[in-house]
Amino acid sequence: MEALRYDWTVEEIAQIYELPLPELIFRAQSVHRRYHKPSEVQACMLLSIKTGRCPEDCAYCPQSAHYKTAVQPAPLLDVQQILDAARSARSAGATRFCMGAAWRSAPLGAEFERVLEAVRGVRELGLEACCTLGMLTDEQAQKLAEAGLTAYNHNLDTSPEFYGEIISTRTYQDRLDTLDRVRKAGISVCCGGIIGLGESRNDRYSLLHQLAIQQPHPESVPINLLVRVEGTPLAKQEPVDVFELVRMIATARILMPKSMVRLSAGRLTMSEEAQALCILAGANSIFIGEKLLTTPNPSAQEDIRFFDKLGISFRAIT
Ligand code: SAM
Ligand code: DTB
Ligand code: SF4
Repeated sequence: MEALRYDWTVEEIAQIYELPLPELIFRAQSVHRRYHKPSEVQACMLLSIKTGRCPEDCAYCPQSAHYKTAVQPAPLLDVQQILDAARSARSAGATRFCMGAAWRSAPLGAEFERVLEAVRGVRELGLEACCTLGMLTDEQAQKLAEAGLTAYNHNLDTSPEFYGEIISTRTYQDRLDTLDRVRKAGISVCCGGIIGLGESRNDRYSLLHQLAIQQPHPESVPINLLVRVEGTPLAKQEPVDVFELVRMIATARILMPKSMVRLSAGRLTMSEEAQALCILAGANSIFIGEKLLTTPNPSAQEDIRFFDKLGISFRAIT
């Protein structure tokens, strides 16, 4: 088996991304089959455990306090509420439960202890536990690791060059620093981005480059298609051609062969054919359930029917 590479150049990435589609898909499939089961995807379920009033100004996000959106703010949920949702995620076929909080940085004290208890509870249910709580200190990363957290989600979102157009309240380096802390604590890294923000193809290559030069590669790479939300600065953003998403996924698969590549936000506006192409391009995970964090997602029944048609099963709890 070829060794994983961490020295990809932006030029090489551009060449892969721009391959004729049949060639790109063939290469992505060949890599995919070496490391993953082509007839299986992992289902994950999200829960917003603290919603809205976020001090950051991410231009895509309905939870930012800077924009007036229909999101109903809600304080941190109780552990029991979180674990009830985790149990229904498990019954729906999810093997990973992702808890998202609209914080700039994870808090200290009682609220953080509550998150730790929720993480322990989710692990006891036999699920992988993922959190996305904003920036972390070394101590917080250590405590999350001790609670059994499987993965921490912290996206780079876009290229370093385009970042300032989307977020002004933190830097790319802040993101990289938290990712380092997560890795140092021994937690697996979930890190990806969004397309459709108005970025160029060069920005997409540059984001992929930032991900693919990390050593080790992020174990999990979510690729989100912007969900345009009324009230955010990107509400009227021109929708991106879905083949860009397919190319993005296929390139991520080729660059980071062992990682889980997750077809994340944005499925609701995609045809079944487009979603199937994303799977062919090497995506091996989706979010299930009617809601992502605050925006809608296909229903469990729709997804069951869809994956049944494709002959693809959800990975079982091992
Ligand atoms: N506040 C934490 C943070 O930013 O890391 C965690 C929650 S935040 C909502 C998690 C990720 O969701 C973001 O990094 C972004 O990639 C994605 N996201 C947020 N709003 C989105 C949207 N409208 N469309 C697609 N992805 C979105
Ligand atoms: C990720 O990359 N996508 C998920 C998860 N990580 C936390 C979040 C998508 C959020 C979409 C907008 C919303 O529902 O609020
Ligand atoms: Fe806050 Fe995260 Fe939304 Fe940015 S993406 S506004 S940090 S919740």
